[in-house]
Amino acid sequence: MNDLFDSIAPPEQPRETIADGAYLLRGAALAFERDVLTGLDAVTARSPFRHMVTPGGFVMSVAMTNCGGAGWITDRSGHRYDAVDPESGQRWPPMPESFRGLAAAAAGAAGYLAFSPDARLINRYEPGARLSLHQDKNERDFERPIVSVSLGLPATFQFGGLRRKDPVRKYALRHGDVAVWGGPARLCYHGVAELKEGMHPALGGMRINLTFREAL
Ligand code: MD3
Ligand code: FE
Repeated sequence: MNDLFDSIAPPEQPRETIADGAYLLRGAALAFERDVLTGLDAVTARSPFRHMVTPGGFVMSVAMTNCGGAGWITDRSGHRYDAVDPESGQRWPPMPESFRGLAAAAAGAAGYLAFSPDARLINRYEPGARLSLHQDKNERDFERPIVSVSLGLPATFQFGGLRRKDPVRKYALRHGDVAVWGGPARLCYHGVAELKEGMHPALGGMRINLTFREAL
């Protein structure tokens, strides 16, 4: 665990502060790239990416899947966490071991101790896909952090304030970047701009984002 922690938060790679409670650890997932990609394949073999429908009836441009105990889903009746994948009728696939260490080390590096996520949503962006400005409010405790890992094509992340109309700052999120969002930043509006065409050596023409949450 010490080695893992050192590779996520080496003293020479200081964390970038985005807001009070929110930090960017550039390239922190690169050391785990191979294990994480292997884990991702195991998950999507059992619960493939799918385009879910919002309560308003729109098909999301971002395709999603989950692993572990609690999966985030949306459909015409609302969004919520559920232990069962509605497509397979089975529980979501187990979380790969490589995900667990990465998420805990990243949260620790940002100062959040004893992070034990039960929800891991996996988002897949293809060119043109976007996530409009929103707050994450389906979780129990809005102080606890969310850890996100960006893989594949770069994206423009939009980070606003506590009100929808607050000004938005933009950050490029690249392959291997890890971000931790907790404390006062946890309820800030955020989104992802339309993904641009491109080709990434490890993931091809897409971006994958893993989020780790303590949801229940
Ligand atoms: C800031 N995902 O799944 S991850 C989401 O890149 C989501 O797929 C984006 O927003 C993505 O809900 C952004 C970074 C992130 C996640 C949660 C946050 C940033 C956040 C919660 C509060 C503030
Ligand atoms: Fe979000």
